[in-house]
Amino acid sequence: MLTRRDLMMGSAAFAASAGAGFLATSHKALARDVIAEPIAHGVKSVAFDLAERPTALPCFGGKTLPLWTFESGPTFPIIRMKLGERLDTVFKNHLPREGEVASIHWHGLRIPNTQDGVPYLTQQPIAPGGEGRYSFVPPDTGSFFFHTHCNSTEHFGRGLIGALIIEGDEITPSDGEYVLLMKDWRLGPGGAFLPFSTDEGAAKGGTPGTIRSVNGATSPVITVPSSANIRIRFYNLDPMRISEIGFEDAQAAIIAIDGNGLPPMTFESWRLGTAMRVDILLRTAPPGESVKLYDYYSKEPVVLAEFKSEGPPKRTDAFEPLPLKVMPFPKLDEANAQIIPFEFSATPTGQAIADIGAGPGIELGPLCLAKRTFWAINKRSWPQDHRDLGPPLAVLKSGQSYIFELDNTTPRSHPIHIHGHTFEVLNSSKRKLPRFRCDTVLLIPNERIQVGVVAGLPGKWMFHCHILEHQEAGMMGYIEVV
Ligand SMILES: [Cu+2]
Repeated sequence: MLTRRDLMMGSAAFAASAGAGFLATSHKALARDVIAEPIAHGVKSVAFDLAERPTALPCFGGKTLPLWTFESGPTFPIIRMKLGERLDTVFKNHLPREGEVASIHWHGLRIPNTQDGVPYLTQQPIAPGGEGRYSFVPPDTGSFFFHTHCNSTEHFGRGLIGALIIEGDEITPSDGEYVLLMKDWRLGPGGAFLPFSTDEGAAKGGTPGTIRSVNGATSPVITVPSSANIRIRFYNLDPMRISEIGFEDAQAAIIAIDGNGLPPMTFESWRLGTAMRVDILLRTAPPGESVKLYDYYSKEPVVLAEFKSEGPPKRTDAFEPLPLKVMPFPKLDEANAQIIPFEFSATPTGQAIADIGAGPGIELGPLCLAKRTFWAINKRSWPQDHRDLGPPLAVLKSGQSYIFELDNTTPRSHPIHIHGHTFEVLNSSKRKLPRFRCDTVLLIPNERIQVGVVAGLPGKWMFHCHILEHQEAGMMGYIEVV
């Protein structure tokens, strides 16, 4: 019998026939949608202190690196909250460089624009020595995260990321839950950081890391209960990597994408660009055995993590994943939606740099602006001057339905992210995709995808590629909701 791995090792023909990165079939819906309701009303207070902390993660092989993190303690903080609770955050900026401003963006959350954390667009950034605050009630359950929104290539590269999990979507609890944060590190032979950006990377698919990790370790072995249904919240938090994850021979289902529950789909593989998440329900192996999670997108499949079963078997029943509760999103009025085209392209500079090869990379100053641009949306690159950000890419009316036609005219993939909203993926010019909600949608080379958007809260919402060097080198703009 062919295993998943044989198939994935197979050939491009397989990828083409399977729809290049989508391999999942829907289970029959087992129940009608159950709407998630608030389950708590308290306040969760979080204090962050953004600073440099020399850290020896297991994947560094004995080296200590000057990471930048949100707090002392865990390298990647994980905030857990219940639907209905308020998050109050105060943060101090102690980043060790003059002019290294910071603000915190809450990725995937449909919160008021003033809390969105984008320097110069929604707030003044916080200078070193300063203090910032956020306060909001996350409106949706799901697997979200947070990060700074200026000089992000370096900030991600140094580890400044964390997860935000809003609970309250399970109809029946799983037998265990595991958060997996995938991220590479760019280390030179001496064990110091390499430049986080290069011209060649910025003008192509991004500058790759040299060491892979999940939760700071290389192929970690995670102990799990035997023959159990565990929930895995998988995050791609690399600055540039595209991954296609899958298990070798295991029963598993996708139960949420970017935090949004959907009818469980048999999980064979799923492609994630940076910033994308997927929630998986896995039936673990019998006692003493293990299941490996692979990234099949690389030339050779890479083991991301191993789930090793211990203890007596939890379940003997058939694997029938239940759907998660869903949020009451406003319904897309597809018939009357206005279609808005967006073209994602390279600038002439991008083409030229790609032709000549490596260079010093993009640099950002305290104004969060690149010195030159390689990428554009609708032929416009993110402005060079923060005092004049230019007009929005589109103006939407709150509550109205739109169809964004996202057209990738480049030979690169682009994970396209919108702030404060979710997309409803409708169709692709190149792949058969299920209908699902997400806040970041992956455009493969020369693909056109239509997504539905119901305009949400008023304000100026960033709209950009989440390959961070693409974002910082021009593939960024904003949408205004009035
Ligand atoms: Cu991109």
